[in-house]
Amino acid sequence: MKKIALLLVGLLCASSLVWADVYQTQRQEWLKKAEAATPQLHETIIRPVSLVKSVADPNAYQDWRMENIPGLDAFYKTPLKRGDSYILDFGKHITGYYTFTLSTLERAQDAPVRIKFTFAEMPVELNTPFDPYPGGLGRAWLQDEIITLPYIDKPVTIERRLACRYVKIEVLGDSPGFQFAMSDTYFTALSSAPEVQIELAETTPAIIRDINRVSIETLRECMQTVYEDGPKRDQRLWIGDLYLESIANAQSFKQFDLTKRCLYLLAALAAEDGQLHANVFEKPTPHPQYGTICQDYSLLYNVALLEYLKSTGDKETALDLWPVVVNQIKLAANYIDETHLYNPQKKTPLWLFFDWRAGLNTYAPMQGLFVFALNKSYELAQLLGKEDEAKEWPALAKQIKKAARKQLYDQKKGYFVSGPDKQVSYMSQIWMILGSVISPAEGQKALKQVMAMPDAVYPGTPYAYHYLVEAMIQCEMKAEARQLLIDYWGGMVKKGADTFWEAYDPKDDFLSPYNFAPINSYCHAWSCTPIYFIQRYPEIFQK
Ligand code: RAM
Repeated sequence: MKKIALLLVGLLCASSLVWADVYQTQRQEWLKKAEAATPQLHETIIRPVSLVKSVADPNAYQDWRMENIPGLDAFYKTPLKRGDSYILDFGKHITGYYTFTLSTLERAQDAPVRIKFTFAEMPVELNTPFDPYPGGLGRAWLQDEIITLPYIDKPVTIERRLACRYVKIEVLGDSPGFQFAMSDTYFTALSSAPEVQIELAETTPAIIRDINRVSIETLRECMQTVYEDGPKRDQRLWIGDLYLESIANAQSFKQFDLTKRCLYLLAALAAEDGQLHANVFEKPTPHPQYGTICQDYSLLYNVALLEYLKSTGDKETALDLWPVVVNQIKLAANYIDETHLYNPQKKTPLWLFFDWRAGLNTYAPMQGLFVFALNKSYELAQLLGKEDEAKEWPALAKQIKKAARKQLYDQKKGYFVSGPDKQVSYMSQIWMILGSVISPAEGQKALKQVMAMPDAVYPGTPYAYHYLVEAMIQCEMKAEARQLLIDYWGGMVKKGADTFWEAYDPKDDFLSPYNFAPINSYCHAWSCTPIYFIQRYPEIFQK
């Protein structure tokens, strides 16, 4: 009997060891610190600048463009009748709350009024039927709302926060007994980004100035009480987006409280074994998207913390969050097999993201990113005087590097291949360069060759293009990096972008990771990094 009791106690202890919450003593404190760093949201009232109409145009992006039409002043006094339809242009991308007032013009309201609003970042959202909905993400992200008002003559604010430039108004229900008009309509726009004046050298060409402006707008819109990925869709904090937004913020708005808040929030909401969740929500109370763990994102957290420390000197925060850094490395290292390759099958396979390009093999990119993260995390250890806790990392990085060169690098051809089918992709070269697995000269050779191969898997999002520009700079392809920024982000500007898009393939206007272009986010965090490049490398981009 005694033996059985002891065995049970033993088992319980063992299981509690396995399931112990590694941050148990810190979570609450981290959450409080995240709360305390919440930035204030600045409000701006924005009214429409014009009425517009959609024009089908095969030469326009996604086949539609907007054309101004006169009559905005008259619109505020024009009786609205069932079947009427108007599109208001607010002149810029807005994130915030929408308010409108319907006012009686003649006689008295004798029936409810019913109006449909569609809020659109892009013309495609106003010219594609939403139903039957073919998209891969929740239908209700699409911003259409039907409102029935028993009483008008007072302002109405739609409860849900919206993100758009255009508002389409369709009158679904009126009454022969009275007349009304929309006498006022505006957005209360929100952002936690302060006002800034970004100076560019006089020599900066017009297209780079435009890219810079659109980039700033993109980041401003995504800066709310966390770095959101997209103010229209997802509206949450993802680690990959945070990393890029925070380095762009460090070169522009310098709103470092927001970065601090996000770093704490992610830490406080990590899984019990210490691994970070790939994304977290603020509302109704802070919580992670349970079960969504992404290995590349977890490791990028370490780099985001390093960059935060470098730009702020806030050692206290970095030391506080240091255990999270150690755990991300430890947990990822469990996937390194006896041949020193990252082997997703070694434990429960985790999501390896890297890009929304269908079919991308992520093995080689992961190998490179792990070395990158190890190098950066070691740099952080040095800045914090924590080398003793990180003493194995340089050797581990060396082994992984060696294995990558031996097993994934085609010496003769001079580029990396990934996975059982030996896929040739931009991403594999990019991450091996960023991880310094190959020298700048070798990196140049690899990139140049792969970029000349018509079948190589190329990036599908500005997220992936960001790392391509960074890799080019690292291997002395400065002119190419500049040209890529001009061609890729400038391509979006030329196609009418007010803010940069989540997915963009110059060869495919309708590319959507979710099978439906209208559900794409057209103001997306990870696309905002031109501001980072332009400010950080003026000798390349401001000439
Ligand atoms: C998109 C999100 C976010 C990104 C993830 C992986 O759906 O909007 O930007 O981090 O994918």
